[in-house]
Amino acid sequence: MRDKIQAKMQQLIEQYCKENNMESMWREPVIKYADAHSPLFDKLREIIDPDHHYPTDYMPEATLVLSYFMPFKKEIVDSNTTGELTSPEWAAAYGATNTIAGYLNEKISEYIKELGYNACPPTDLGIVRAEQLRSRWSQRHVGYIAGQGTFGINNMLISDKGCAGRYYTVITTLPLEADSVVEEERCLYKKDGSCRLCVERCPVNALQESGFVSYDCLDQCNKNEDIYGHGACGKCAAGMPCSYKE
Ligand code: B12
Repeated sequence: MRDKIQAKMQQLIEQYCKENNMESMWREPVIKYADAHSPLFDKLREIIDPDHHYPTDYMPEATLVLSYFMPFKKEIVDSNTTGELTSPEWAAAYGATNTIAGYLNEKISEYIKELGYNACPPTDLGIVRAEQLRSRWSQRHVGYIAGQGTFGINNMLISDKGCAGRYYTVITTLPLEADSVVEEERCLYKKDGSCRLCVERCPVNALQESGFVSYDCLDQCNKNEDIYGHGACGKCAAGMPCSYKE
């Protein structure tokens, strides 16, 4: 069943690119599964938002959450390693990934239903309070529970294929075993202090010892939005040892 879902996702990406007459910007997605009843979902109410959703809020019979990471192709990651503004390629990939994720969520849910199980993508994913830039469904924290990876000091969740890319989820009743949380630290700074590149690379010094200055990061994303039409940056996720893995 895992192989079926993996193959279907890849086929959907290819189909989408063909239908839209575009080159794919992504490598093959990394798919992992979180136990919908993991006690770690309680923790998300403590560390993110007291109203953070449970998978069962979206689907009472949910057993799993399918988490998929869309890793950017190398040329997109490499395009964003220097300069203050985001690269046009990274900005375009940000916009295109938002669009393809809507399509993939819908199509993979349809496919899972054809297989005889239930599936639905989560809603309410945006920023919920002006005073805190947080969502009631944090894709990367759910990815963490699904065993996608560990968090870097850049806040990025570092998947098997690096951190340069985007995470999405689908709530489901697929009859699969959940994956375990990754135990081995993937951030070199957290592991042995040997890397701080992301901290040095941030154009607005948002990655501080005292915590992440999210509004400075937002200002920089907004600056890029004025220029490229997409509120992205990604300087802390490109050109690092954790950015891109084969
Ligand atoms: C709000 C938001 C923003 C805000 C604020 C981000 C922030 N860090 O606070 C702004 C607009 C500034 C922003 C900027 C960016 N964002 Co943004 N953003 C979101 C959004 C909508 C919600 C994030 C949220 O609620 N986070 C909750 C807060 C509390 O946690 P956090 O910031 O993730 O940081 C936590 C981790 O570092 C964690 N942590 C660290 N170590 C450990 C260890 C353990 C054991 C655990 C459990 C946790 C943990 O603890 C921190 C606090 O809880 C999500 C989409 C979604 N619905 O999930 C995308 C998302 C987080 N953004 C993403 C990206 C890529 C970016 C940018 C690179 C911009 C870009 N696309 O080019 C920058 C990077 C900012 C950064 N370094 O964090 C990706 C992250 C992908 C990844 N590889 O992790 C996401 C998941 C979107 C997606 N669908 O993929 N973003």
